[in-house]
Amino acid sequence: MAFDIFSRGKKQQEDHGDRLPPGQKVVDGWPVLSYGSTPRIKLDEWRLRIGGLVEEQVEFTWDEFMALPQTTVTSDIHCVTHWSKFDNEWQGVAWPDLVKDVRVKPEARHIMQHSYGGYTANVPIRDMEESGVIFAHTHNGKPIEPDHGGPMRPVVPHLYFWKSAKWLRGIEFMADEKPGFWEMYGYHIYGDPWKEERYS
Ligand SMILES: Nc1nc2c(c(=O)[nH]1)N[C@H]1C(S)=C(S)[C@@H](COP(=O)(O)O)O[C@H]1N2
Ligand SMILES: [Mo]
Repeated sequence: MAFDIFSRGKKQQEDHGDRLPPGQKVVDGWPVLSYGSTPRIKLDEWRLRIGGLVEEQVEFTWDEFMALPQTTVTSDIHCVTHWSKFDNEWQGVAWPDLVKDVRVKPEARHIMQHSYGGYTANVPIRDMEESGVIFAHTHNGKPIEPDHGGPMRPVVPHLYFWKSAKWLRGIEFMADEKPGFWEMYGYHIYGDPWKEERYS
């Protein structure tokens, strides 16, 4: 009997079909992975600035950001430190709705995410255009906790989770692929979990 239970549990951990990328394990909780301390940003002081290779810089207040069309998506998290968290429901603003009125210069190919606290992460623009990408303020029906990036973090679910900057305060459009914080310390410049692009 005990053996039956054991083998069923083991099977549940291993049988994720094609849903779990190689080298990952599913967790139930939600680990906090932050370099440095959690910034506390008052909503009336919060700003999101979109600049770099744009005709004109755009800045959103919290109320302006929340007035954009709202989207809900469910996706899985894959962290480079080998944990995955399934079925995260995110609410927020989709990329096309966020950049609708931003006149991006034609030579722009990449973005750098800039966070309160100084963290950065680079992503190609074409990856921001994937349908699962969301600038999220809510996770599983609750405002995202400060430790997890609240009040707002983008989620780029098809890349390792370090590509989803917590406490986002700026998006910089760039022509070239430049390394962000972890990329400068040896993480992969792109970070596809399905190809195990962990380190370079
Ligand atoms: N601003 C900021 N964003 C960040 C990080 C960070 O240290 N600072 N860590 C990254 C890493 S390595 C991971 S795995 C996820 C962790 O998010 P979580 O703490 O909500 O699980 O956030 C990413 N975004
Ligand atoms: Mo990470």
